[in-house]
Amino acid sequence: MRLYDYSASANCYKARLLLAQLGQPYERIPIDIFAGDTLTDDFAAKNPARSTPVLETDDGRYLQESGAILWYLAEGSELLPADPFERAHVLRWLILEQTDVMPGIGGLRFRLLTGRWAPDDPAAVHRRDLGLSALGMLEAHLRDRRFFVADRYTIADIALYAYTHTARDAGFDLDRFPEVSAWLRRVEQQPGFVNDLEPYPENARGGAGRSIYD
Ligand SMILES: N[C@@H](CCC(=O)N[C@@H](CS)C(=O)NCC(=O)O)C(=O)O
Repeated sequence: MRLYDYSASANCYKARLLLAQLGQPYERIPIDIFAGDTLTDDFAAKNPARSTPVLETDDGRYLQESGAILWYLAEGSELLPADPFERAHVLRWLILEQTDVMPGIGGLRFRLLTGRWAPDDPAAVHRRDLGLSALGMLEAHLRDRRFFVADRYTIADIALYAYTHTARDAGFDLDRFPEVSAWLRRVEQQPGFVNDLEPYPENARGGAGRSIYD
């Protein structure tokens, strides 16, 4: 199994965290987004959306999208419930992570840390509102729960952890979200937890490299 992976991407980190917790061996293929690695025809053949992560199975098939990769890898394990209703709730959080958490926290963080936006830019303000509303939803859900689904750690927690734990970098005050903060600590206490998310390198700065963002 191979993971086409950008070390500073929290979408990729989701897959790395799950693979570590499953104890699944894999080959990590580093993709330097800002050196133009996703702009090649070869990469587009693996993922027409030109995004990482991409999983390659041992028999040479490709799976794109972090949520789909989590789902495929976790199938049959404790980290993806068997009950149809609980599975549907896992899917619910995987979708909300992509529509609200990733753009509202991750996309904002990326553009602030790499100098693409200033905190007061209208686009940044809009994303901050989205991120705050997402954090509010997570906080409310966690008020009487330890984890997001089925009262146990699942891939819903992995997907949501990936960008939520970086929220301070995007200027969010996590002290305003005590349930979310306590849940972040619970995730970090799970067996096999790793955090190998790298900081953005110099070539990620706006205009410094070549990617779909420039
Ligand atoms: N919906 C996708 C989003 C993936 C995504 O945005 N990946 C970014 C890194 S976080 C990427 O690879 N961008 C490609 C590029 O800039 O060329 C997923 O969840 O896998």
